[in-house]
Amino acid sequence: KRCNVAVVGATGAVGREMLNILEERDFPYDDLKLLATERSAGTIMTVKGEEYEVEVTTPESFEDVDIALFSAGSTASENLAEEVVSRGAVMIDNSSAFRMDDDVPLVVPEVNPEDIAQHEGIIANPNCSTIQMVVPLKPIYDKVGIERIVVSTYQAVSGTGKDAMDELVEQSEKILNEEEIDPEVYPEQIAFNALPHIDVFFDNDYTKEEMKMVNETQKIMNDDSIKVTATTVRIPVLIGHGESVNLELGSKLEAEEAKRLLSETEGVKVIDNPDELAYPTQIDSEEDDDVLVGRIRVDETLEAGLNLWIVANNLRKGAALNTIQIAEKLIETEF
Ligand code: A2P
Ligand code: 11C
Repeated sequence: KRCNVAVVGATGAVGREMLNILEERDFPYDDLKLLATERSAGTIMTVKGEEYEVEVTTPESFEDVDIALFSAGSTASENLAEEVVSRGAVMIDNSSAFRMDDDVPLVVPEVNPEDIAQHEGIIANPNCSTIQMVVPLKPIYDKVGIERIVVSTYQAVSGTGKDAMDELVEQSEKILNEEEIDPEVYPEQIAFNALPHIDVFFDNDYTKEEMKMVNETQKIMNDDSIKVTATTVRIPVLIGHGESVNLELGSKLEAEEAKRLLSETEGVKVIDNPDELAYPTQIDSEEDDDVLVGRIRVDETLEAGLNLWIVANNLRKGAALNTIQIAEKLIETEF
């Protein structure tokens, strides 16, 4: 069966990872189209040994496309969704534009693959910090229940995009050379600093990133009764988000049992041996597609509680890889 794929935002930080992953997983497309704006139109990129020229995205770009992988920001997704769907293509969208829409499944393939079948043309990819949290939480939820999640994040600048990665490197160099800095992407110095601020502030004084973690977790887990509270922090790391997660469980789970459960979970790798100083770090996630979990401990202040440290590559499992895993599942059932 034919399956033509378009990547919208192919030249961006996530788009480039999508191309790498299509190649690494030998994704079964017939035709591939790379789309962006006039800024990068004409750029030549190589995928599976073939050269492709990046084209400007127009409504007509989606004629003959079966699956459109979007990572070009919410505005592009909002402006183009109708054009994609009316031409019979399925849009798998990495932006936050449609995630909370009732008719749009929000999918992490290890957690709720069955929701894919409900799509009406658009499937949403969750936010990176939500994806890496729900993958290891699902088996714990299934086993003992989760009543409340308290999460604090330590997020890489690549979550903001390529410009932010450049700003971190340039600012670090300037500061080491004792030169003046002029923050542009972030409101404050990011090099050698931590900013408790990701995305815009809402009226409740939480940020949009924090509220994504609340709302998306409940939707993916299909349980609005799970209480979630988040503090999201940007740190001077290029790739990989870290999360300190505290869980109030439905009933007791010993640390050893949690380790065993997680080590048997698809898409999760447990790195947890304090005697050997073994725990996952952001650097480990650069070359590893699993969600890495360590520092697994019982929270002794609760009747039934657990603490975890969760790390994953935000550009891959947090974005490009999860999107392509959704496309793979879609192909299994629909093509
Ligand atoms: P371009 O390279 O032409 O600017 P990042 O998040 O790393 O900044 O990347 C954003 C990606 O989304 C880039 O590939 C960018 O293309 C693309 N992009 C931004 N706006 C649009 C749009 N309106 N239509 C299609 N692609 C877009
Ligand atoms: C960050 N989580 O690290 C954001 C990036 O909703 O897809 C992804 C934003 C989103 O800044």
